[in-house]
Order: sequence, then structure tokens, then C-alpha cells
Amino acid sequence: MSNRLPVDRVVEEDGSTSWRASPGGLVTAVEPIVEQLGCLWVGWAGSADERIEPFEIGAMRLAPVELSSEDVERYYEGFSNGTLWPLYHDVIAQPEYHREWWDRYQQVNRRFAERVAEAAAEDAIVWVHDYQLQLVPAMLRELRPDLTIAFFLHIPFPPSRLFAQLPWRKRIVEGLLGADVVGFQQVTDAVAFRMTVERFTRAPALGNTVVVPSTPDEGSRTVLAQEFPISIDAEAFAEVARRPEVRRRAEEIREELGNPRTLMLGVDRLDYTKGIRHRLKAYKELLEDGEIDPAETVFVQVATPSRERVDAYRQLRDEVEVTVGRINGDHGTIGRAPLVYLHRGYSREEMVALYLAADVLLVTPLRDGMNLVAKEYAACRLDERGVLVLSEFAGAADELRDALLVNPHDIEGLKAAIVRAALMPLEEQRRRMRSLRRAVDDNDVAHWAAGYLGSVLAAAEARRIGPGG
Ligand code: GDG
Repeated sequence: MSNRLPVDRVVEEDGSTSWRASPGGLVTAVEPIVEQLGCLWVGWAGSADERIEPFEIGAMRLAPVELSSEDVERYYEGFSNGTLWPLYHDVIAQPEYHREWWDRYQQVNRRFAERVAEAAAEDAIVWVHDYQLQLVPAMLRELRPDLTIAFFLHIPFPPSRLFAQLPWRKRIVEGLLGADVVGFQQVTDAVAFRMTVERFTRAPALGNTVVVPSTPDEGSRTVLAQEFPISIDAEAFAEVARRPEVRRRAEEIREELGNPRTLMLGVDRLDYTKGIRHRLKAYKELLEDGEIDPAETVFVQVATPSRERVDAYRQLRDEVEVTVGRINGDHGTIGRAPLVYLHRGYSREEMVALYLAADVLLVTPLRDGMNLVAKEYAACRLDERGVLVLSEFAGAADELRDALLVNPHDIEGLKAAIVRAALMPLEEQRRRMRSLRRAVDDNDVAHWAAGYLGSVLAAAEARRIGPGG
């Protein structure tokens, strides 16, 4: 289960409806696994006040949970994206704490838990995804003690001193401890969680395991709280990258942009955690300083629309669009813009063509659980060309050591990395890209699933045998 189902409903011109993959990291990573396992996926279908009957796509059965417009406002835009998202991303934006948002978060989490409790077979494994549903594990355990419950957090877990701001911190921790396995992106997230557990509950952590003391209903039990860095289906991306029509499209993109010597690319949901403003500032200064020649360079920024009704996102969009206008106004000529800004979503094939067309990919989040875009770029570059500039604050930086690692707050450092990437000799590109591709191929999503789901199955087995068995 996840807040959103992996698909968006599209209403065609003739009034008929169809489903299209929804953008975002959770879907990219998890869908190939779920498709293979043939699970039931419980989540919101994306439109408020609408009751949609369960349906099937391939081997997946999808069970929509209904949300009212007030639920969307308070549980989703409010508590999930106005409180938890900024708090868990190092308070880059100011989190807001409102009791009515929290009340609704509890109510909606209960609705999700009840839905799954009704649908799950005896002794089933339930896999709960992400920050919108952190209370579900404990609620579900109470309703259905037979289930094995796994939770995965796709975003960072904050340091305990920041998490401490949350008025309902203890309740969230207890919610998560309802799971048998709690998975995180990075070691630092798992460590922060275990320290937080020790600080706000009576449960001690021993290595990766938290021991939850016995209650009147249940003996003591253990929760595995560990890092399982997520990844992509690298071969699926490579397969698209090999297609002749996608390669042709990559060439066509370069032609359409006037065959620049250097094509730089950014691909992000339009989110303030992704460091788009810092990236644009660096690019703007490089043009102003004359270190980048607008006659030879184009920067394409794909900014996929996201959370458009949340204030901080509206404000970000306005700021980004003013900066884009300023850069092109100051440095463009008739027929040539140094910055191409695209505020819309694209097909997987078009994304891969963009990756193939780009000499440099700029991934500069201020904080990011993992960042799959960085991994996708490496998986697609079978030609071993191209340079990845990667923020050290993305989880992916732990694995992609041969990227040009940057601190996006350090604008001078970021500028130097961009220039270095644009001028990097082919031999160095090859050496670095080979290493990045190996890192992604060796740790693809199948590897992640084997590790994570392996631990979940072990937990299920241990529950079956019972303590002392
Ligand atoms: C969260 C965490 C973590 C984007 N626009 C389009 C499109 N995308 C795809 C990308 C990529 C995914 O969406 C974005 O994934 P990221 O990992 O970069 O970022 P989040 O959405 O913030 O994901 C993140 C992730 O969960 C997984 O755990 O890595 O840290 O924040 O796959 O390619 N795909 C298509 N059209 C678009 O316009 N087809």
C-alpha cells in the first residue's frame, strides 16, 4: 500500500478513461517488483471525492481508497506535504504543525489500515510505503495480528533533534514500530531512527534490531530497522536506451536545440528539495561571468509538475519561472535560448532520449532520500559517455562515488563542477561512467528487493515458528 496508486486516471477526449503510470520515484522502483509478484495494491487514485471500483492492470490488482477534498487538504497537502516532507528534508522549508491536519492524518491512516485488514489473506505480508502512512503498521497489527508487516521510508529520516519538533513524535515512532521490518534508504536514516526510538519510547535498540517491550496483549517482539538503498530496473532502462528509435530521438533533440557543444540536463519533480534554484543560480552566474558561452551551451530543465496546490510549491514555481525568464532575456538571442524549461511530464522513452542526448546531468538536491534520476542516467549510458554532477546530500552519493560530487549550497563549488563536467576529456568520462554503471547494475532493484523482501520473509518465518521455536 502507498498513498497513491501507481497510476493516474486520464480522461480521453471522447470521455473514456484510461490509466497512465504516475511520475515519481516510488513507482519507478516498486512497480516492476509488484508486477512480478502479482500483488494487490491499495492506494488513492488521485482524484478527490470519487469512488472508483477495484480494477486490474496486468498482474496487479488495484484497490482505490477514497479521499474527500478535505482529506486531501489536511492529510495529504497538509500533514504529509506541509509538515512531514519539510521536517524530514532537513527543514529546508518551514514545517507547519496544525492539530486538525494531524487529526485527519490519523483518520486517513486508519482508513487505509482498515481497507487492508479487510482485503489481506490470512498470514499475508503487507508492505506499507512511505511517510504518508507511518501510523498504519501499528493500526494494522492491532486489527490483524496474523499479518507480517513491512514498512519502507523513501525519504530521509531526520536527525532526532529535528524530529523532536514534531508534537506527535512519539505516536509516529510507535506507529512505525508496529512493523516487523522498517527499511530506510541510508545507514544515517536507520541510525537516526533507532536513536529516536530510544529517545522517545522504552524500546532499546540492539544493533539493527529494536526490541519492543511486551504489552498486555503481546509478548516482547523485535523490529528490524535497517538500510536497504533502493534502486531501478537498470536493464529495463538499458533496453529502452538500445532502441534505434530512442537513439534517433536523442540525435533529433540535439538538432532541435541547434547542435550545442554542451547539452546539460536537469530532471526533477518541481520540488524545493531538489536544488533547482541553486542550479539555476550557478548557471546564471557562469553565463554572466562568461565562463559558459550561450552560443555553445544549452541547459534543459524538465520540471515535472508536483503538489501544485501546496503554497511552498506555488512559490517555488513562480521563482523558478522568473529566473528562467531572466536568464533567457539576458543571454538569449533570436532563435537561441540558453535555458529550455519544460514544466510537464514525458514518456519513459522521451526521458531516456534526453538522458542519451545530455553531455552533463545536474542532480543537485539539498536533500534527497536516494534520487533515481542519477541512477537512470548511468543505466542508460551504454556508450560510457556523459558526466553526472551529483549532490552529496542525495542518498545516491553513497554508491555513485565516481560522479562529480558537490555541495549545492556552495555556489562557487557548484559552478566549478559544472565547468569541469562540460570540459571533461572523453577518457575520464569513460572511466567514471563505467564505474557508475557498474554500481547501478550490481545494485539494481532486483538486488534491493532480494535483500529487503528476504528480510521480510525471514521475519514472517520467525513469526510462524514463534518465540523459542
Ligand atoms: C522519492 C524520493 C527516492 C520524473 N518526471 C518524469 C518521470 N520521472 C521519474 C524519474 C524517476 C522518478 O520519477 C523520480 O524519482 P526520484 O528518486 O528522482 O525522486 P522522487 O520522486 O522525489 O522520489 C527519492 C524515490 O522516492 C525512490 O525511493 O529516490 O529520494 O524523494 O524515476 O525518471 N518519469 C516519466 N516522465 C516524467 O515526466 N516517465
